[in-house]
Amino acid sequence: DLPIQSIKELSELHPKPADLHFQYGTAGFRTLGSTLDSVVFRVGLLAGLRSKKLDGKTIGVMVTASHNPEEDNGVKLVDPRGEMLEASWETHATVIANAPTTDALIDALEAVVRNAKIDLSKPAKVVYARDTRRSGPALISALENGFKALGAEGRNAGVTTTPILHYLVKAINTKDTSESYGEDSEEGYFKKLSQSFKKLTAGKVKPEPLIIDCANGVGALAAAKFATHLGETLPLTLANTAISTPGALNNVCGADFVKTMQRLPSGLVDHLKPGQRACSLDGDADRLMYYYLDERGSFHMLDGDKIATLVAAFIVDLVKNAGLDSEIKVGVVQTAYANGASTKYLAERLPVKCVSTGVKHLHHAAEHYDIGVYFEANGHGTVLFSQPTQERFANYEPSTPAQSTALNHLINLTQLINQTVGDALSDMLLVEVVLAHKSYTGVEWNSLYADLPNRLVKVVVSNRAAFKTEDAERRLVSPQGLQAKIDELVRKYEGGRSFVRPSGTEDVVRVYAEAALKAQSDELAFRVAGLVY
Ligand code: 16G
Ligand code: ZN
Repeated sequence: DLPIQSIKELSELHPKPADLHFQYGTAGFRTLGSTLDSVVFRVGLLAGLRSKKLDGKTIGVMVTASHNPEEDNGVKLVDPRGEMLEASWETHATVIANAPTTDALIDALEAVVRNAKIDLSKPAKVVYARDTRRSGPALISALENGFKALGAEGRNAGVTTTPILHYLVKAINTKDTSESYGEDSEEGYFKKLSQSFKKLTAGKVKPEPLIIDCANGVGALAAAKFATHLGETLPLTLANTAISTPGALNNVCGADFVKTMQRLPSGLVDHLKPGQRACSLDGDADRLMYYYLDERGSFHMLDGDKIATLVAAFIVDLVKNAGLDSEIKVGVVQTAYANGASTKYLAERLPVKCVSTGVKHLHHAAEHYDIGVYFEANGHGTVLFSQPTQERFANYEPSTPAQSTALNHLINLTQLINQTVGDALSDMLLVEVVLAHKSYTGVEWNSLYADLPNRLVKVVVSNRAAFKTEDAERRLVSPQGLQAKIDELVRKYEGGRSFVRPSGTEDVVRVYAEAALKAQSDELAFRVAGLVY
């Protein structure tokens, strides 16, 4: 049975605010940090139940609100293989978070135990971490009370990035197995990635220093550790590392700022030399944006689509050079936000699939390829190597030295890339590997294709639930008749493309438009927004 007495006692310390409704969305629970106490306590309970359900495997809990403003916070669960929580449990999470009283909470927990057929005699293990937000420590205490109430065993991974927490979950659950993901410590993560980076860049020209905008968040800590591990192999200059300055997190800096504003983050303005590579992390270091200034000081952004094309083309070449192209298929997954020019470039070279926004959709679609590359335009993404593919690499016998070299690079890539989730720092090392192999600067990378001009606007509507989409969010099925009007408008613009979807994280509807000319893409976006409003 559930330890009802201890749940009751501790739940009384974390009452649910009566007037608030919480929703486990694409990024877990995310809202003002000061309102999350009861939610995080209950997530502690739920994480314990999830672990019991999965036979005592270790579940991850991350307390972060990523690129959101500093006052926000959030919490999400990580499944044993380091992946996002299974969708059916998102519903359990929402129900449990909204139970109005302690008694209602107990009823809701008992319902989950019954519905999910949980054997309560199993052990419960959880590993957890938080970002640098000031609301973090109190929320971690609430989380620990949740573990205590259920008798779950918790391992505190401290202040670290979201992707490191995902790494730890997978490393813990694969420890001492043939699929071991690495040492189950932060140190193990840094060693694994740095060593494979060094192997992949051995003999290459030493790169110019790379500037990292750490968004004044937890990425600053991880980037500093990489700087130590990598030393001369990759000189790193860290900017925006003020993790304890109130109000600094994600403020006029970070990957989301750069992507939305399409300009340099503060802290870099006077430091970036023409042509020098720089990149931005977001507040929990799972998104990455690259950019550079040209000789005239103009800003050029290399976003998730640019990263996907660079990386996918590199991997396709390696597979071919290894002599494995007849048996190992590489594919790419994007969302409707991918720039049309990137989709065109990719589709000429390999299979490309479009799915709905949100990491879980991309991740699952990428699992269907032998090697699946997925990136959202916003800079979140990774590469997945299927288990059979990794086994094939291990037992394949190359017939030439060139094949052998390509095979070794592929094997080292499987170690360099954090395959559990998008990881800004792992992705950054991946980009640096490709640039080193190709002898590319940002300019050459950027010239692989030219982005189509585009515009994203948000529209506040009275009821965003009225907007329903199909075809990977590229078309509206309701409100009735609206899609036909959008189609009619789009036809008037050369190279025009536009779609409307309800946001999963904000109470708005987003409108995206693309066209051959900048003024046209702006005009199309605003005219479509006019239809929505
Ligand atoms: C969340 C998603 C991200 C997506 C974004 C879209 C995860 C972990 N994160 O941040 O992938 O791009 O939402 O936001 O899935 P929107 O629905 O407000 O446009
Ligand atoms: Zn993030």
